[in-house]
Amino acid sequence: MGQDEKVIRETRTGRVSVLTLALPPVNSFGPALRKATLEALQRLAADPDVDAVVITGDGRMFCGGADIREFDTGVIAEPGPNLVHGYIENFPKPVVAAIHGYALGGGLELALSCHARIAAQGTRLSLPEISLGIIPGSGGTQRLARLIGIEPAIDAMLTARSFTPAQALAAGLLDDISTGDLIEDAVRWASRCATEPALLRRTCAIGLQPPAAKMGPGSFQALRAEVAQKYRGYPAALKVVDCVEKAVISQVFDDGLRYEADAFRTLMLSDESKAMRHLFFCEREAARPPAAVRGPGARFARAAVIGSGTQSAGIALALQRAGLEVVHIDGDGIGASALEGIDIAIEAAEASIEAKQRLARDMGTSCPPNTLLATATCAGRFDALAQASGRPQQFVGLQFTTTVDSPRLLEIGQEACTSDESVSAALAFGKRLGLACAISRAGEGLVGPRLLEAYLREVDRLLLEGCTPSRIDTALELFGMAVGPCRWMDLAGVDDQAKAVGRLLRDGRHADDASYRQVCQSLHAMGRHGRKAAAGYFRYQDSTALPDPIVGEVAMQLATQFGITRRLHISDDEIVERCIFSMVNEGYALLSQGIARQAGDIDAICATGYGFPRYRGGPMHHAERLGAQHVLGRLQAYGDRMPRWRADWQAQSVLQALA
Ligand code: T1G
Repeated sequence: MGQDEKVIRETRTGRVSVLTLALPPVNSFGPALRKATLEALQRLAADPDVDAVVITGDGRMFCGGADIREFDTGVIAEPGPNLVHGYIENFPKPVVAAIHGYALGGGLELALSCHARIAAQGTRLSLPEISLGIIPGSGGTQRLARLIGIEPAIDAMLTARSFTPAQALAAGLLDDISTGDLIEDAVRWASRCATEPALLRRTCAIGLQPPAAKMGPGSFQALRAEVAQKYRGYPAALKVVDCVEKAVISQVFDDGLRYEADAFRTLMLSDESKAMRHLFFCEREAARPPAAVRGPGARFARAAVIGSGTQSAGIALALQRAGLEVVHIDGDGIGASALEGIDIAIEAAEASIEAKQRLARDMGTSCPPNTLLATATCAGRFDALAQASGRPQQFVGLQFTTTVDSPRLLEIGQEACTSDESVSAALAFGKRLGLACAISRAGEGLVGPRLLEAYLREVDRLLLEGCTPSRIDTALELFGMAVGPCRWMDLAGVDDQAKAVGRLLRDGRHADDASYRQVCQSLHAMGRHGRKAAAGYFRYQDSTALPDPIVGEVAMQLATQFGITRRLHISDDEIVERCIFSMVNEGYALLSQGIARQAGDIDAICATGYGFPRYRGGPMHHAERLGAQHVLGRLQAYGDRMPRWRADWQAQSVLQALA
């Protein structure tokens, strides 16, 4: 048995050969699997005992796409996917794809090159390449458009739409849905195709259907303008439109295929795609359970949220939305009966540390033995609470971001006392809520909040020096931040921001800077709590943010009070550099303090939880791309230019070592 047979298995059912892709964990269609598939098919083409072929996948899915790691080599090894797909499409015998689990990217492209596609219930079919900064590079743009139509294909590739079997059948992507044994159904289809060639469909030969006719050059131009605006920073989106336009204009399949392959190669080598591929793997690394406890996670059906205030209400709402049964206890003193059958108990009280310790003690005494205990208010340092609970090994920190009632990321804090089992259980809890997760070691605050604080500190200083909230937000949104910081604070609540600053100052942080985030504190003191109060860094008409000169006046008075020089012109570059490099330098501090386990975790947290542009890969990846020497130079320049804040521009040892 040669090497190849190991990644592909062949079985026979009558005169039908079943080829099973067997390359765990996702049957990624990399060089080895492409080669094995081609060689197996070349054998079967000449085999007189075989009338048809079924291609399927082993394990959880059909195929999770091309091997993303192959792109980092910058070369697609031979046989390339287009060669294999072309061989299948022109194969002398019917080839049927039997799809289960997932058919994604190159996996769906493989299926599109087959003569028929059958899927099991529960399958998901998608061309998600745009989320990696690339396009379908092995026929997807050309074949999908022929199968489901021009506009639906463009939409599916721009939105990484995930088709259910029913949707795929209705769209023309599938030929049938298996309700029984998928392989048996596929073998039956293949046998029928062998005797009824009319059932066979060579996708490349399918004409681009009307409404292709109306999609003239003019409307592609209009679409391009729309896409350029909507997907700013993501060059792959325009390439999707270009490739489909090429298909429409040339009507020659191979022309379109070549055009697509060139576009794919350009994007594969682009910084944007490298950044997004970096994030793909970082997000998985950040949520990797501690080695000792891999395996099925704990189950979470019933949760208790303890404490009153916006945060606990937001968390309770998020858990209810995820379908958990929630007991919301908003007073002191927890009765054991209230905590019966609780899988997780989360302290989220706006109270003194002493009151929180009492709550933790009650949680420890009243919760069932296997309950996961957590704090959502001191996720960055919670040893005192863990010890007070009497079950320190079962205590974790949970940081929900961005807006608490619709979080996207759960950052899990692990104290020295927290067991790996509890961290693994917290990961399972995050997955249960449908959140991306990241593990950090507790210390002086968790990764997300520390990065955010450094970023917002710089925003406050820029306001003191004369920048307006509009200018700051516009500069950072042009850089790619999902929402400008001032509008973000207005959404999240200036009051919550000011309370967070208050906690830091009470803990003795930033004692050397009397002006520390004074604009935020002053707006709070004026009752400008943000959008919910129709005024914060902006004033709000309905939900539209409008500039408000009052903010500038407040900043000017504070600048006078604290002796801060106002500047007439601060460039967009400086605004972006100061805010982003503050994050970067804080990132290096978190690495050197061991709070962040690796730079990739910081990137994953920032991109998933704080709206950092994915096409820049996160602050640490961005800094790496700019070069440590360059970043070091900029930090020093800002420290020299702002001696009163030099300490915050002091480059971390990790960065100095890299430069
Ligand atoms: N290539 C390489 N490794 C992959 C991979 C891939 N396509 N997909 C997953 N992995 C690894 C992943 O890093 C992890 O590794 C393990 O498999 C399990 O993944 C030419 C250009 C399929 C829905 O975008 O969305 O085809 O951490 O933890 O939660 O046009 O993985 O264990 O070491 O995510 O069950 C297009 C990417 C590629 C799909 C399974 N395909 N994958 O989710 O497991 S580009 C995608 C996923 C392409 C062609 C183009 C998910 C999944 P490790 P996991 P999961």
